[in-house]
Amino acid sequence: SKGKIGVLVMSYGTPESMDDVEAYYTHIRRGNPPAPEQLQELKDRYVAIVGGVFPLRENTNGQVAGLQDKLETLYPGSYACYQGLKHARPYIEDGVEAMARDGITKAVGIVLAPHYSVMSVGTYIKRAKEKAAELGIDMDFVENYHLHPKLVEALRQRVEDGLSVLARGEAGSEPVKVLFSAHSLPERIREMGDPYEKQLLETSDAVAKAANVTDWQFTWQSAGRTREPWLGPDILETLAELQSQGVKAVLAAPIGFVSDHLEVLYDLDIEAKAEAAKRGIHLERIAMLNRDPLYMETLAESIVDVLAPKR
Ligand code: FEC
Repeated sequence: SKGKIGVLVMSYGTPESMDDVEAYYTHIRRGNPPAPEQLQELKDRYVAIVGGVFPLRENTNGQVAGLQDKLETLYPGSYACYQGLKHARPYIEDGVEAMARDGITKAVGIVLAPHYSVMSVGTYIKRAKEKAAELGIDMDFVENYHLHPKLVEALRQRVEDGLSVLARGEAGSEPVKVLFSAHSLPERIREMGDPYEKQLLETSDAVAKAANVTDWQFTWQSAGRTREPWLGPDILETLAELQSQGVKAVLAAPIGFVSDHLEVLYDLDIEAKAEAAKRGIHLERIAMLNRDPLYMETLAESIVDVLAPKR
């Protein structure tokens, strides 16, 4: 890889096995082990999701390989991708070390999450930056790509597909409410002037316009179980509100995520779907991006753009 530009592809990370769930959960909780019943509850959620346990690992592997292929096609021999995970092996620091071992001296970091928050993407970047400085790698970062035209186009296609699935279903003649969503964060990001909410609304608005959707709103999901207040309303509360408005059909569009994983396959497909059914609402979800070529191009072009002024 000598002479190549390193690309550190960062993602959330997921356990490697059921035995690994405790260490993973402890890492997310910044070193505080979960109570036995919390641990059991998380394991139960992994068992309940469709598509086998820990789909995020395979999906992240696929996205890293897909990005490598795309960069290789566009710029043969120029880029080498490395994986760095926030809460599981290979950790972000492991990825930077692997680049250093291969003789990489110049690199770019990108996170598999389109929107910037100091509490999400910001913490990935901080860790990578520190390790890169320690190992003498000159590293730049893509901070967000939430309005990249190819990302918006990939999401538009999925919203239109989701609307046709609903139209063919039992609530086919009902007007559809599109619910864009993303992972909640503690409310204190507001005092920090964080761009997360604004960027999420910008993506929602751009996708809605592209898909000719006028009846939409944004809602949060998957808030953490901590004592401090998290951004709301949560999708479960939003569904209750929509029932009172007489809404019968909802398309969930989790635009803050790019992969099939627990927060989509459990929080939306199991929990939100059951809540909707209880309230007489038919809920469908848009397909996730995973290895979509338009998403791979979004990542590749964002990486090249960040290097452009220096070339
Ligand atoms: O499929 C999988 O194995 C992983 C699914 C998963 C994704 C994900 C994305 C984000 N999180 C973000 C922030 C937080 C904060 C806390 C927190 C807690 C959890 C727990 C699990 C979990 N998260 Fe996560 N998150 C995923 C999984 N997350 C499991 C622990 C149990 C629970 O609360 O449900 C709270 C930490 C604390 O206790 O202090 C904060 C953000 C994202 C989206 C951006 C990104 O991908 O980085 C932000 C996927």
